[in-house]
Amino acid sequence: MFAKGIAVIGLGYIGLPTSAVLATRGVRVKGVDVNEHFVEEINAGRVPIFEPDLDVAVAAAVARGQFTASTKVPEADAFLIAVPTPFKEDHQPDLSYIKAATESIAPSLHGGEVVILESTAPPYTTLQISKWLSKLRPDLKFPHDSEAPDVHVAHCPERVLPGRTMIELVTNDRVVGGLTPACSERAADVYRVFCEGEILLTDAASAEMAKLTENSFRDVSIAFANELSTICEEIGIDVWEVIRLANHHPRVNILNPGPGVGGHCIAVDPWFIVAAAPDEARLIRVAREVNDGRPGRVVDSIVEAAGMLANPVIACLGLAFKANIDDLRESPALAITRQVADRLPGAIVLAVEPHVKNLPNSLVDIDNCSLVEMSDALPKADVVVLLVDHNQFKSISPADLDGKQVIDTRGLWR
Ligand code: SAJ
Repeated sequence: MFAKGIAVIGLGYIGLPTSAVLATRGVRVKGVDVNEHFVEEINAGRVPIFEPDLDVAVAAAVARGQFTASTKVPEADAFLIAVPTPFKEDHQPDLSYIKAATESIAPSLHGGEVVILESTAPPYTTLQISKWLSKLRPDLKFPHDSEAPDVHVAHCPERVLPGRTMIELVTNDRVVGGLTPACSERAADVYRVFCEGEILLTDAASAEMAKLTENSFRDVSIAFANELSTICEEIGIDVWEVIRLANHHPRVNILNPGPGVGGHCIAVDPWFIVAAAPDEARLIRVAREVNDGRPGRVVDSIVEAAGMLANPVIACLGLAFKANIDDLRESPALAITRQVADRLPGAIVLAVEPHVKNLPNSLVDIDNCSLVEMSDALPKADVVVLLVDHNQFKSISPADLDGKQVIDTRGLWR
């Protein structure tokens, strides 16, 4: 099986770990990315992103010749598409990366291959891939219009938690939804190589909707915690104490309020459900709006805390979208830091992010913002804002914060 190897299109937070895990299990993996720098780094055995244990796995796979990267799509027995699915200005899904990946695969098909979409996508995107391919390759039969297709097509959404990717890739159950049962079976063979969890076979649209449902469920749950936080703040009650008490009920498990929901998944995927059924998806839309409203509230409270000070020094602790990772995509912490610097031009904003070496692009053009070490920021700060609960910030003691205005958006120091 997989004599020609498996091609993984998109070597980011999902494609790269998946490539490494497959290669570690003895499969020849051919990674493809449009980013030449990524390709060069990977071929040198280096990892351009941070994810625990990924560097060792990639370096070993490259050194053994099991994993190579290229900007060109090679021939392979299976093609995994792991590219971004952002949304456009109006929250409509942007399928351009998936379409481009599909088009790049088409010339390498001969018949006998399986094409698997791993990217999160709106319902019926997998069907669309089959249709796109059939337009590009009228010489081959595809599952949307043939009982015996030459090329199988399926969806197997990734479900790993950033920060635990290398573990969850192996241990999580996988949903595999083919355009036909045979497509599901062919795709499942890829995951049987490394997946120790259950492999659940279904149809493509159910798999697509299941993935969107998982992230929407989490978004709605976080929105509940965030709304509760706003209510408690308004009426002068400590939300953390309320949640601690309520969670002692055997059937209550409230999540943590925070400065907003970031990352490329939970802040994006629910909009695909809203786009698919705008009139029906009411709760899901409001949850998105509640979570998107959080950064603005935090900015207001920082501006208020900076109050009368002429040139306040504000330390913003954390820029990543959540704890103990370097990922800045859709990060509320990053947005808050930027907005504070914009709204308080007389302030000095000291950003502290132990996982990045340089000030992120979205902050470089701001004169009053710099990236500093925690030990530099704390003594100078008038206002300390905890935006991300990185492990490094747990060691900050009450003495370090003495005499300062403290805004702890994660409840880390309570
Ligand atoms: N957050 C809170 N309060 C919480 C939990 C999270 O404010 O109680 C915030 C985080 O700080 C972060 C955002 O939500 O900004 C999302 O973080 P997350 O840890 O909930 O999820 P992601 O985006 O890192 O990963 C999610 C996971 N989905 C689910 O747990 C249902 C993961 O399994 C998916 O594979 C991933 O999305 C994805 O790629 O879709």
